[in-house]
Amino acid sequence: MDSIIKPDLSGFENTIRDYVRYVLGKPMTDATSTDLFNGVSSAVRKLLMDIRIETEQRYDRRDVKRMHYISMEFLTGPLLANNLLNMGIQEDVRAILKNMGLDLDILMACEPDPSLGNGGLGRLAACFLDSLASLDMPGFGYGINYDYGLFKQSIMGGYQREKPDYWPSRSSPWLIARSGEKCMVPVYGRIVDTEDIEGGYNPMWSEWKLVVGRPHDIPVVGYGGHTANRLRLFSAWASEDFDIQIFNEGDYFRAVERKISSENISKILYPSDSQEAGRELRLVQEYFLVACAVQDIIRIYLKQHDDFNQFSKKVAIQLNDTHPALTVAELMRSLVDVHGLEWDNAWDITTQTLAYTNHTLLPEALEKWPLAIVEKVIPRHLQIIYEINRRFLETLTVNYPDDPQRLHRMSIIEEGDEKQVRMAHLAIVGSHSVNGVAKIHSHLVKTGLVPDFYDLWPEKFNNKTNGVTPRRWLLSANPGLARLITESIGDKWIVDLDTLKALESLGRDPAFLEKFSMIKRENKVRLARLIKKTAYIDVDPDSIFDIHAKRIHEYKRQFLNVMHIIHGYFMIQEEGVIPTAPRTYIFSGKAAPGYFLAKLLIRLIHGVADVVNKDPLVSQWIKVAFIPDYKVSLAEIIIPGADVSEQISTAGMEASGTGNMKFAINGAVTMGTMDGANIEIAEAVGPDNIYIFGHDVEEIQAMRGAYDPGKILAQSPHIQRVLNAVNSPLFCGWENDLFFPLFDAVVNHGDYYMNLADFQSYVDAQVRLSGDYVDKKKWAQMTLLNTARTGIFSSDRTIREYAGEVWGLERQI
Ligand code: 26W
Repeated sequence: MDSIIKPDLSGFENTIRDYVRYVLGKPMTDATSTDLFNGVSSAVRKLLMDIRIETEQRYDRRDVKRMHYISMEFLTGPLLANNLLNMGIQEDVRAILKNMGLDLDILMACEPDPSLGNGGLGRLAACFLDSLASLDMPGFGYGINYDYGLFKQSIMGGYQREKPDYWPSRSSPWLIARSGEKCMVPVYGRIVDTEDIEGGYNPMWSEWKLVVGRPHDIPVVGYGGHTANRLRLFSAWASEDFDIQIFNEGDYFRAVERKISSENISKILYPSDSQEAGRELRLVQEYFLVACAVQDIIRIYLKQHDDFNQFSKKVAIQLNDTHPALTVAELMRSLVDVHGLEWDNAWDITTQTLAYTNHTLLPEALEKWPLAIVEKVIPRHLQIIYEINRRFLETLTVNYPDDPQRLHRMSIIEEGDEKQVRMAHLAIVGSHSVNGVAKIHSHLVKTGLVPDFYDLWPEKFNNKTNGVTPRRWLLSANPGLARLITESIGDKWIVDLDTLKALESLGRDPAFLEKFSMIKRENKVRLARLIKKTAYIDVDPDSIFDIHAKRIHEYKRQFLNVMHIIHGYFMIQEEGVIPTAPRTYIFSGKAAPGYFLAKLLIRLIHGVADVVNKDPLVSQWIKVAFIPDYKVSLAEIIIPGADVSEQISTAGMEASGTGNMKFAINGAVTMGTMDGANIEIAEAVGPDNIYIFGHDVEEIQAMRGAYDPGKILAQSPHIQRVLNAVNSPLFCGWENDLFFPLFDAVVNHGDYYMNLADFQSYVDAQVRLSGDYVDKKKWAQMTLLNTARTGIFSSDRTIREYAGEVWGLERQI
């Protein structure tokens, strides 16, 4: 890594003062903290722009290959701290502000979280952008500039309430409107069959409405300050002369209504990360993003080329799940209809350019769009999809002449009562690379999800285990630990996380271990303050901080965790069995607004917390807290304060997980199943430094079908006691039978997520953990080894793999 280039800060203070005076029109004395946050950010943005412009000139001069990451979600979190750290000027700016009588930390706390994502998939995209810029690679993001990000969660009477989260993007200091580079997107309308001069078929897409995509750029500066790429987010607008017809007819209101309806496209992020909404507006959003991105990518390419011969050598496009899978059809449409290429040539270019990442195996999350909706929204694309499918099925008949069943299974169009487009098939057929996000997940993609495609094109399939950026998740979120590491082994880890290995030998140095543990304690104190402020609960930083923070979903098994808490409650209450160490169970996470059982689970956590925390005996040993409104800025406080990281999904269901990596890097010990990247974490840290329990993927698969939770229930008085309590008035307050549906799902509906099958093994592992925790030295060594051995989970490693094996992307230093 080349040394950090520090920008010139001589005009920094004046820029802040000018901003307050000339942009806000206030004397400095009247400026609020938010005003000053904006002032500082605009001074930082000035520095970013210099780097950004230089970077772009460098790329242009070299005519580099660029990678475009298309994603419906980018969960960046606050940007000021990250930008300052990456440019290496956080301490200088802190000093400048101090001189002005200002406190950087107070100003940073004013920055809202841009919540333009649901969870893992969106946060991964943000980590990738940080790594691309830090590796000085030309990688860019394309997304939607939603007015409303993911809802804000509050808790009332133990229930989740959702409030809209208006993201004031217009006033965000990081977002730069680029009105000069807008994209025109046709949508709706119909196909008129006409002939060209030679009598060939020449379909005309007519009567479409025109939507305008207005780009807004967020500069993404890499660590070291050499390179700034950008994340380009599109807002939807009605074109000025949109429906001029209706205006001319004198129907002013109808015209304005239409205008509003097209501007709805970028209004709101869909709040489910596991259930396809199947709504027309969602399809329009996906198409809108894809159409804007493809147009923009082609425009940039054509600045330096006059034909498409070099296209796939200069452009790589990564599809973040199937949400942008329409890129396959849109790129074909653009090349064939707009730029006049022959189909075969266009198809080669398309498949050589596109690559697809799968992020989930859950059947309910796999996108399928009814033909009727597709035809209504994008009639020309449906034709193109038919043609792609026709040719694809033709090649299949050659490969598998006597296997019509296989053709049915593989077709992009699903037959049935309601015909549907299978978006995963479209993405696979249109891409040269298909990857999963952890070893086991990639294996399951090949063997379980789309084995027919693997059989046909084994070479397309590969694995890219996820990673997280060490700049945000260690350097920024855990300044105490970052400082200790740098003092001990130097600062190379910031760009080469594998060097954390050098910490291993320090595990034999008691003084070092003591410092390491002290930092964890300070982070726990910081987290305890957050819990007090947001959940109004006093917790003891000397208890085990056992944390389950992620979206609430049955497969992530927060229910299993709650069962264990209830079990612990009864062991103390009824059997006088006191745990080896006091524990604080901390939950945080949002449930999709329409996901009844997930919301009920939040209510159950609060019901159990009420009983446990108020019990004079039990509360000395167990506390339960739910931190509302989980988001990036809270994760930055929660994760460094963890002793234990709960990663307890039913094996085979969590594609990878990335929270698991953040916790481990910050020295938490994982309590986990053999699922997703947990398997690779176990491999990295070694079996003595992780608690693995439960059935693995093969065992779960073998059990399915014959699994009978009733049998386990009948044999376990402990499970009976726990489930009876769930179904009793104990945790319900005055609401009778409140938790019956949770009980019912497990006891009477087959326990699809196999909570009971893993319960005993979970309890046993938790008992072992408590025993180890009280051995202070042993525990400190375990946590140190978690930090020291998880360097491979840096997203820099992931990006290097994609760059080398999928994108053909090079460093441009
Ligand atoms: C509304 C439909 C929908 C369906 C699926 C929206 C979003 C999704 C995502 C694919 C869900 C998701 O975020 N998957 C997570 O991706 C992470 C990054 O690869 C993984 O670490 C998680 O295991 C996976 O659940």
